[in-house]
Amino acid sequence: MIMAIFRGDLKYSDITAKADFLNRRQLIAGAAGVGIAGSLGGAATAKALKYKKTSYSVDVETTAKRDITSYNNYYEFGTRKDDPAKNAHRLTTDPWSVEIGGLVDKPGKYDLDDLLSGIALEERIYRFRCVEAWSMVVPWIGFSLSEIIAKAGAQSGAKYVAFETLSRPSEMPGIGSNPSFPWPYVEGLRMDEAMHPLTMIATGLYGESLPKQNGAPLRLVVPWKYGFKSIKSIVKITLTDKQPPTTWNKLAAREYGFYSNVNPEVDHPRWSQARERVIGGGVFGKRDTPMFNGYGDQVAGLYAGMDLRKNY
Ligand SMILES: Nc1nc2c(c(=O)[nH]1)N[C@H]1C(S)=C(S)[C@@H](COP(=O)(O)O)O[C@H]1N2
Ligand SMILES: [Mo]
Repeated sequence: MIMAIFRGDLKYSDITAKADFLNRRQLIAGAAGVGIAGSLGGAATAKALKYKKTSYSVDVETTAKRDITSYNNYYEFGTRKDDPAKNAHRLTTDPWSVEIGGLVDKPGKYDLDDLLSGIALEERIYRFRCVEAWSMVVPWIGFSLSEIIAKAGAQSGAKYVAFETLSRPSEMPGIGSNPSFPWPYVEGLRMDEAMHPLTMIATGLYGESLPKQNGAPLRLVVPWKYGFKSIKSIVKITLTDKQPPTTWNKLAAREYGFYSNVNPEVDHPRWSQARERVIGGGVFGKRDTPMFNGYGDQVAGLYAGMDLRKNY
């Protein structure tokens, strides 16, 4: 699999553009830094959001906005880490609608504004751990996925939730340049994972609407799972009684399972998952990866009695 090769092939130069970590903390502290970060994050279209803080946040320093918005995985815009920030400005995110269907009482194509109406936005500072063994800490703005599932009305037979990303080759150059990739990008969760309050839909970060390279206008965030579960630019949500296919599992089933919970004890077949490179953390910025990415107290119960080696 070509994509599987990209994943193992990380050079140090991919980690932080031009050794920015040396002065990043000064940069974000000063007004000049905000300007620089803003211009990289697509500030021209960013809207300030109204939100409350929540108790779900971890109390750790957040990764610089510059890193969060310039070191991305979003293959619809290319496979290099800097491709999404270069190319995603092409994406039309307004108007946007999400088709919600399957085992729901109120299926239909929901206009984004209708879908979000009445839902209060919260800031949640979450750890984010990519399967490639790097991590960030992101101040997302959003809400629990369960709130929109409640709007559509889950039926009792629903056991899984399937998600689909927009596939629009005219605005997503990575689709044309990777025709063998199984577009559209799809993901899935078990129903109890989807309903867990930590599982969120993000519509923003750092107090502003979501930059396009991070999955505007709405993306999933599941903080105890590897980053690829956090599917971007969602256009379809389907409740189903069968475990849905997921993109990375289709590409390399042995390497990427359906669950993909962060687990330092189960190595990727081609690299260890025991430690992680902290993006922006510099040469010494490595840390041990905690079980469930540090969210074990809240989520371990979802997997009680399951063999986490088999259900990787
Ligand atoms: N549609 C889509 N969603 C996606 C991806 C992608 O390529 N396409 N990449 C995933 C991976 S591997 C990661 S680590 C995260 C990266 O999110 P970020 O760029 O906001 O850090 O998005 C995930 N969601
Ligand atoms: Mo990832």
